[in-house]
Order: sequence, then structure tokens, then C-alpha cells
Amino acid sequence: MILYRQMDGWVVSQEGKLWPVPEKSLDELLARADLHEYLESASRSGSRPGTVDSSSLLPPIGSQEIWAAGVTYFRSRVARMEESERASSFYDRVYTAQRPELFFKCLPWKAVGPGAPVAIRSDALWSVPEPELVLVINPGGRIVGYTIGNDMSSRDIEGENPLYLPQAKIYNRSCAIGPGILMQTEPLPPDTRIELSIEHGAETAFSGATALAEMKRRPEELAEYLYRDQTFSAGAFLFTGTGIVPPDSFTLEKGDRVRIRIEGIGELVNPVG
Ligand code: DO4
Ligand code: MG
Repeated sequence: MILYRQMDGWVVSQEGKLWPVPEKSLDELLARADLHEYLESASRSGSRPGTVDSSSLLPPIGSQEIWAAGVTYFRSRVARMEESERASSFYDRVYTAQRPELFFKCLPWKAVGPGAPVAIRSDALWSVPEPELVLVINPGGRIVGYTIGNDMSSRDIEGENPLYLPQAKIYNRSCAIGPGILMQTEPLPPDTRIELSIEHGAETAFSGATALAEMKRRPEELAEYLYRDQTFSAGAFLFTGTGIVPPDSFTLEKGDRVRIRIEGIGELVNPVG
């Protein structure tokens, strides 16, 4: 059961059928204690044959803040230790520490949806997309769904000094989410694949894949740390970190196309504008 946000409202898609959700916002939905039962039973009885118009989807979010976890995969630890020679031990230490790295990524209305351009910082020389599983968490701290995210990053700025992380991560159109939210509370299977491909004209400039089993931390653990001593009255979105980093010789260019697939959720495609 996938929840999409179309121009004219929210819709549940299940087994080739669509059910227009009467609630106007994700905030209202995430506030429901019976969310999954409600969507399941209402959509089963009221849905009609149809598919979503994937050319006009909006970012599937309401007023939830977007946060991110970092260095949760070995590949991310290695890449960051390489790019930040003077501060490399920070990344090694956070990878093995009990407390995860969590950082603020984006206000919800700044995230772009499927098909909308993501951007490269004008003062960055080395940029990459970060393909990540994103947890959708309700106000009570429970994971109620999963979507796909692109945590665009400027590697040279972060590598120069870890204190520049917010500038490397937070700028206009640096965050993409979508296409929809897989509504389920059960954990995703560990062999769930995450795939990234970057198209440069007619060529594939980079492609890579990982599996959720490679993630060092459990999604529930990340959600628990995020909600520790912090209230999210509308719920929150939490990126879970990247396990795919292109080689150091690669930098994203305007006109490239970033394609991220997560099994069971779908595909998020964004041009680089
Ligand atoms: O430590 C900096 C950010 C890490 C990150 O965004 C990731 O591992 O995905
Ligand atoms: Mg990231």
C-alpha cells in the first residue's frame, strides 16, 4: 500500500487500484492511531481501478521536519575518512559509537519531489547524490512508513572541515523525497536493495547498489535517538544514511539525472538543474 501526493490530494495505490484519501494533509493521517487499518479497510472497500500519474507527483510530506543520520554504512565511513584527511577520526569514531550522527536536513516545504530538479551548490567543486531509505515517523515516535530520499552533498565543503556540514548539506534543492510512502510498520527485509544510477546524457556515469543489511544501525534505534528529548508534533522524516558513494574521481554535473530505486517502494528520479 503506497501513499502518493497528487496535485489534487493524497491517494492510496494498492494492487492496481486507487483510493482518494479524504484527509487533506499527511499531518492528519500521521495523527491517527489506527492509520494502517484505516487506510487498508477504506481503500479496499472504496478504491477504483487506476494508476497514479507519475509525471505530476508532489513531495509526499506535510509539515514534518526532515532529519538525517550519517555514517551508518561502512562505505560512507570510508569515503568521508578519505575526503577529510585532518578530521578523519571523527567519522571512524561516530561509526562505532553508541550515539549515532543525526543532523537537520531540510524544512518540509524545501524538499523537492519526483521529477523536480535537485541542485549543486554554486561554490562546491565536488558533489554527489546520496541515495537513502527514509523513515516516516509519527508524532509518537513509531515508524509508520518508508520513502526514498536523495541527501545531496558537497564533498569538498564537508571534507574541508566537519563544522561546514550544514553548508555541505543544506541549500536550495538539496533534498529530494518520493515518489510515495510505503505504509507499513513492519521492518523492511534485510535483503532490500537500494540502487543508484547517475545518467550523463545517454551514458550511465555511475551505478551502484547496497542492501539494508549493510546498515550498521537499526531504523528503530535512529528514530529513538531523534525523538529523545525532542518533540515532533507532526511527526518527522529521517534519512538513514548512504551506503553508496561514487568513486572520488566522480562529481555530479548539471544536466545529469539521478535515479534511486528501493525495492518495494519505487524509484525516485530527479534531474540535476
Ligand atoms: O557525516 C556526514 C554526513 C553523512 C551522511 O550524510 C551519510 O552517511 O549519509
Ligand atoms: Mg547522507
